[in-house]
Amino acid sequence: MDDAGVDGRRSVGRDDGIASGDDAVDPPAAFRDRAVANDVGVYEAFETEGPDAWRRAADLLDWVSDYDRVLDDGDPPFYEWFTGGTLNAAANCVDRHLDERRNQLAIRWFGKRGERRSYTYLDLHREVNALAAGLRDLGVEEDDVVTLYLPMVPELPIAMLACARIGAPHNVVFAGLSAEALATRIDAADSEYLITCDGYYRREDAFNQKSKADNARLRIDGDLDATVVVDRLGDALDVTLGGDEHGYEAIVDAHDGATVEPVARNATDLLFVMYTSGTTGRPKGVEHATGGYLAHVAWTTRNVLDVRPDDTYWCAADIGWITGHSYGVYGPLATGTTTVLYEGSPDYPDRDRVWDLIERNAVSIFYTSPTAIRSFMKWGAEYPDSHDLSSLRLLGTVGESITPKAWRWYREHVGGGDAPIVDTWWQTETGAIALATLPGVSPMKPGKVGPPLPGIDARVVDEDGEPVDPGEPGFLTIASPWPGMLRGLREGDERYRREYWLEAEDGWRYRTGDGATVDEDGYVTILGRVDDVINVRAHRFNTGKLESVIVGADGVTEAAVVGDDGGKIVAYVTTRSGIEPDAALRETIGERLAASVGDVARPDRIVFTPELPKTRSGKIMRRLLEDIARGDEFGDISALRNPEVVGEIESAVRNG
Ligand code: 6R9
Repeated sequence: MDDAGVDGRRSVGRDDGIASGDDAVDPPAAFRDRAVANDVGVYEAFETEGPDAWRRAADLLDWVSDYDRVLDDGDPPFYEWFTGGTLNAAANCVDRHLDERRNQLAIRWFGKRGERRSYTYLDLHREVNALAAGLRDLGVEEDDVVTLYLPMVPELPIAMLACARIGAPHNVVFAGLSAEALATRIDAADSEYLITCDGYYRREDAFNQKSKADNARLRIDGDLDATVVVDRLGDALDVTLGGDEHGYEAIVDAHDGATVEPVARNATDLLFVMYTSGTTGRPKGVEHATGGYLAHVAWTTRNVLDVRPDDTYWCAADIGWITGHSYGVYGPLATGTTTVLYEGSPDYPDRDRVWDLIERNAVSIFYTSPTAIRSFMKWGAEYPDSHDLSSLRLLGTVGESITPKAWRWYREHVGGGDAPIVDTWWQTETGAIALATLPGVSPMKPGKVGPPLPGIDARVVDEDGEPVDPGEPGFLTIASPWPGMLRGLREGDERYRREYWLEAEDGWRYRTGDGATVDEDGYVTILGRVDDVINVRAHRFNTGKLESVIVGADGVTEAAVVGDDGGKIVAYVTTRSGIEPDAALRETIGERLAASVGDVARPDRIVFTPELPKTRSGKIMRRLLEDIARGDEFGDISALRNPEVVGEIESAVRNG
C-alpha cells in the first residue's frame, strides 16, 4: 500500500494519474530545426559559467547603463542581480521596437461583445506616453505604487507600461476580486493611486466595477490621492466622477503626442508588487525587481515558449495572475511579438470561442492552464476539431500538474497530434519559468514538468536536505539564486526569510512549498503543495494523489479531497456536462481509491457540485472546502474568483 500514496511520502502516480511511465516523446524534427534553443550545449554553458551565464538573458534587453556584476550574493538570502545597471522596462517593451517594427501589431484585443481593437508598437508608444504624462500630472512620482483594478482590456497593459515608464511600481489586483480584497491590497502596498473602470460585461450583463472600487475606498486606512476611471461600458453604465477622479480617455486625449523620457531604473528597483493567490494562507506581497525579472522573463519567452517577433502568440491567463504579467505582457512585448488579449470567457458566445480566435488570428503559440484544458475536455473535442488550428506550432501549460490524459488530449485535439507541449513550472515568487523542457532540445514526458532550466539549481530533497532517490517524494527546493526571483516581500525581510529560506551547511535553499519526485532522467513531477496533505485514520494522504485517482473515473472532471474534523475524508467532485452523478459513480470512485491506494482511502462522503471554488489562476481553494466540511468559519477567501459557488457547495454538503 505504501508505494501507492498512503503516507504522503510515497505517492508516485500510476498510469491513470499524474506521472505515468517513461513514455518520452521527442520534439518533431521540423520544430527542432528552427527552435530558438536547439542545442543541448546551453545546459553545459550554464554549468561551466555559473551565474555569469545569465548574461545571455541580460543581453536580450537594452540597458541605459551596463551592470557591474551579474549577481551580488554578498548578503544571502538577499540577492541582487545585474547591480550597477540601469534600464527601463517600458522602453524595452515598446520604444526599442520602433525602428524595426513600428507598424507591426503589438496587441490584438478581442472584447466580450465581439469588439476588436489593435495596437501597433507605434500606437502603444503613443498611448503609453500620453498616460505616463497624465499620471505625472496627477502627482505620481517615481516609486509611488499605483494599484490597477481592471479587467482584460488594453488599458491594463498600457497602464502597467505607463507606470513602468515613470518608475512607479504597479500593483495589479485581479478585477474579479472583492472590494475588501482590493482595500487590503491597496493598504498593504501603501498605494495612493488607483486605475479602475466603470464596469465590464459578464456574459450579457454590465457589471459595476466602480462601485466595488468605491466600496474599497471606504475601507482603506489612508486615502487615495487620485483615481483614474476607464470608460469600458460607454452608455451602458454611467458613473459620476468625484473631484479627485479622472476619466482615462480625457487624460490620454489631453496628453496625446506628449513624450515622457523613460526613467532609468536601477536593475534592483521595484518594477511591481503582486499579491499571491493565497490558496493556503493570507496573501503575500511579492516584490519583483526590474532587471533580473525582465531578463529572466525575456529569456524564457524566447527559449521555452520559442516566441519570435513574427509569431502571433496568445497567453490566455488573466493579467491579474503572475502568468499574465510575465507571459501576457512583459515577455511577449520585450520580444517584439504580436500578442492576443482576450477579455471574454472561453465558452461565450459558444464553446468554440478559443479555437475560433486561434483560427482567426493564425495563433502560432498558445499558453494556458490545466484547469482550462479540463473545461475544454469537458465540453468535448468537437469544438476544437471543427476549426483549423494548423497555425499552432507550440503549446504551453502552467499552474497545476497536467494529467497524461489531459496532456494527450491537448496535443491531439489542439496541437494537431504533433505540436510540442511545454509543461512549465514556476511561481509568483520565481517570476518566470524555472522548470520545463526546452522544446527544441529535450524530449517531453506527459505529466512531468521536466528538468530544471539551465541555470536553475532545483533539487528534490528529504527533510534533511539530502537529495531523494528517483521516484521518492521529497521537497522541491532551489539551491542557488536566479534572476527572476522575488527581491523581497512587502511584509518585510524577516517574513521573506522565514517564509522561503532555509540555511543549509553549504548555503541557502529556497523552499518552493511544493512536493515532487524526480526520475532517473532528472525529470520532475510536481505532487502539489506540501500543505495539501490530510491526516486521517492514522495515515497521511497526499490529496493530489487521491484526486488524480478520482479524476481518472469516467465522467469526472475535477475533484478536491479534504479531511473534516471527525477524521473523515470528504471528496468534492464535478462531472462532465450531461453526466448525472449517481450511486454508481459514487461506487466507482470508492472502488478506484480502494484499488489504487487502499480501502483506508475510501471517502466517507462524496459531494457532487457543479463547480469547485478557485483562485484567479484556477487553483482549487482546498482550505475553504475544508472549512465547509468542518462547518467552520471561513478564513480569508478574498482571492476567490467564483464566490457564488460557496453557497451552492454549502447546501450540497448539508443536504447531500
Ligand atoms: C505560475 C503560477 C504557484 C504554484 C506552484 C505549484 C503550482 C505552477 C505548475 C504547478 C504543477 C506546473 N504550479 N505550475 N504545478 N505543474 N507546471 O502558477 O504561479 O499562482 O504563484 O502558483 O502553482 O504548486 O507552487 P502561482
